[in-house]
Amino acid sequence: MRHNSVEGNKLEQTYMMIKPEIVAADSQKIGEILAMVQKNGFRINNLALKHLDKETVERFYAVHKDRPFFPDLVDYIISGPVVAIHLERDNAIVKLRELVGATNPADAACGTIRALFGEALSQNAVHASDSVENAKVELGIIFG
Ligand code: FUP
Repeated sequence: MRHNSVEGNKLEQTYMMIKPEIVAADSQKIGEILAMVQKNGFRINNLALKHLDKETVERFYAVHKDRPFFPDLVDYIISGPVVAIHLERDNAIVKLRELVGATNPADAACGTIRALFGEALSQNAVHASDSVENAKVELGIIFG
């Protein structure tokens, strides 16, 4: 029998995205990031290399549409392919955000993905959904 949830440990879905500068730089980095994710107990439910279009990325980051950094953020995400990943594990949202680290790589805890691979606030290696609700919306936008 498959146990989908243990009390207090809810099986959750989340969306992770390896951003263009990592994909363009060196495929070994993609492998290292995926290994970290898998070692931390996440199951990969779907994975695809995708070159997203402007409209999709504007919808994806709609929450930031009035922020000054929005145009640069959209241009950056459409600048090359990303690795889009649908992940699952217990408490996936919090566990992935822990593994990914703070938004600004300079503030990210030692050993986190952003501390290891992030270049700057605007090029912080990966995206990770911040809630179950947003994960559902983001997975819908990216995977349909
Ligand atoms: P996070 O949830 O950690 O991905 O961070 P946010 O949703 O706050 O930001 C989304 C993306 O916008 C970040 F990954 C990086 C970018 N960003 C900037 O480029 N400048 C800022 O001042 C804030 C965020």
